[in-house]
Amino acid sequence: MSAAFDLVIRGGTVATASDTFLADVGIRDGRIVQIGETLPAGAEEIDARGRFVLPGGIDSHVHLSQPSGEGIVMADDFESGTRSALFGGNTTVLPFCLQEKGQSLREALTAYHALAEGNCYTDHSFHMIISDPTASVLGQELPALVADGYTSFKVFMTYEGLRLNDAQILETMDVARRTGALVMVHCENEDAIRYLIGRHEADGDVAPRAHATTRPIVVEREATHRALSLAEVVDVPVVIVHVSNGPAIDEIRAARARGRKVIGETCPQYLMLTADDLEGMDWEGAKFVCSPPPRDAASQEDCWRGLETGVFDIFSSDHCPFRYDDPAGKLNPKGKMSFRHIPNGIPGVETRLPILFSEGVMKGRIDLSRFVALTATNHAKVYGLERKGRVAVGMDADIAIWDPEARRTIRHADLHDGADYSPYEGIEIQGWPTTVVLGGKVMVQDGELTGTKGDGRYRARALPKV
Ligand code: DUC
Ligand code: ZN
Ligand code: ZN
Repeated sequence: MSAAFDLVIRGGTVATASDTFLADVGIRDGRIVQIGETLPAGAEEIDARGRFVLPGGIDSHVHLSQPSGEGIVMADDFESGTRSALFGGNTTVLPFCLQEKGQSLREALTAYHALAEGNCYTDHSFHMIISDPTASVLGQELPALVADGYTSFKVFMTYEGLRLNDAQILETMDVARRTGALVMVHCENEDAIRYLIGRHEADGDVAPRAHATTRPIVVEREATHRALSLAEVVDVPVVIVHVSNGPAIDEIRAARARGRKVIGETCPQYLMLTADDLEGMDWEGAKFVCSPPPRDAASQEDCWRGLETGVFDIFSSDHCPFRYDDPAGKLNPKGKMSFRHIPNGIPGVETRLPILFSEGVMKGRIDLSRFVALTATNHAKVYGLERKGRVAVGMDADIAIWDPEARRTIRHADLHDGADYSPYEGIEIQGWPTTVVLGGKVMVQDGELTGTKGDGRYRARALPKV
């Protein structure tokens, strides 16, 4: 007689975004088909007593294989990036597909799909980055892509060559209004940054620390205010990504008080790092150069408060990895001369969940249900992943089993990404995902890789539920 289930995860503490309860989880054909007490045997069984059974993490903000300027190479491709994500308890990632100037969106997507196909350890989908919002891109291409399941896109207010002006942002937001897709905005004022960079360079102040001083809070706050105002003019919801500080949080609160729909995102770097980390001998500060930059202790507290009180809906890594000691990375020939040429971004896809679990759940700042909401359930809702983000009947069997007693010190040597450092080296962690299941297949078992690349698949997305 064949078993009732392909896999049963037995006796664990299951957590959803609203409840925590002891149960067995029965899986068949890649889906969760039953949750209850003393389920019949499965062909395969996992003993989860004393463990937490959580939805696999969804990291809706990662960068993989993204072109990053002449001579610069991102440290992760889809294979290493998704492997690292998997070991960190994730089962889905949403990387960005960058439209280069003059490029059609389809062309860009074809290239990213080719890089991802057959190489992923997690499921994945793409957000578009709109860098060239021509009439045909906004009039035809983008609406067609939304209909095909690419239901979110990001615009930048900073970076020469990438930034859109206000008119272009309005036009791009209007596509979201017409199609029901979601716009994500990187909020930093490029002109203000340029001005400050000029002043610093004139003073010969070119060390990595100046990256933070040329991108101060006011630059993010002003752009956040403007992005929210433009979304209000168009009358669309908006995602404010990688929020780093209290004044930007206040802008989100104020917009919500006016009745606006705003999704707020923050990331581990704004809880764990400060601008002081950009100091350091031998250009070591380059390891922490990301945008917006890490701030100060008060900003960290403000971001924690935002996670606790619901200002933030989603917690993502903004994994954007570059090797440090590498001419194609942080210490590229120009990057060694001025902070302005240090590629922006830090690795973190594998450490996102353990950091929030250890610092948030274990230290009593958030409960397990809030952790699940911030790391999986809300990402699925916001980005239209209808069968993901919950341990519930009918959902994809994407599950991370956590050992809340596991104690580890973050060491890059133990991680699985393609960078050569972790910005979180030496941080003590309590709680780690030991077993990870993707679509009913055990991909990591007790810390050992059991899945194969190609097990992770592309997922078209529905319109956001915001
Ligand atoms: N913006 C991101 O979203 N990620 C890394 C770098 C950046 O500026
Ligand atoms: Zn950004
Ligand atoms: Zn990013």
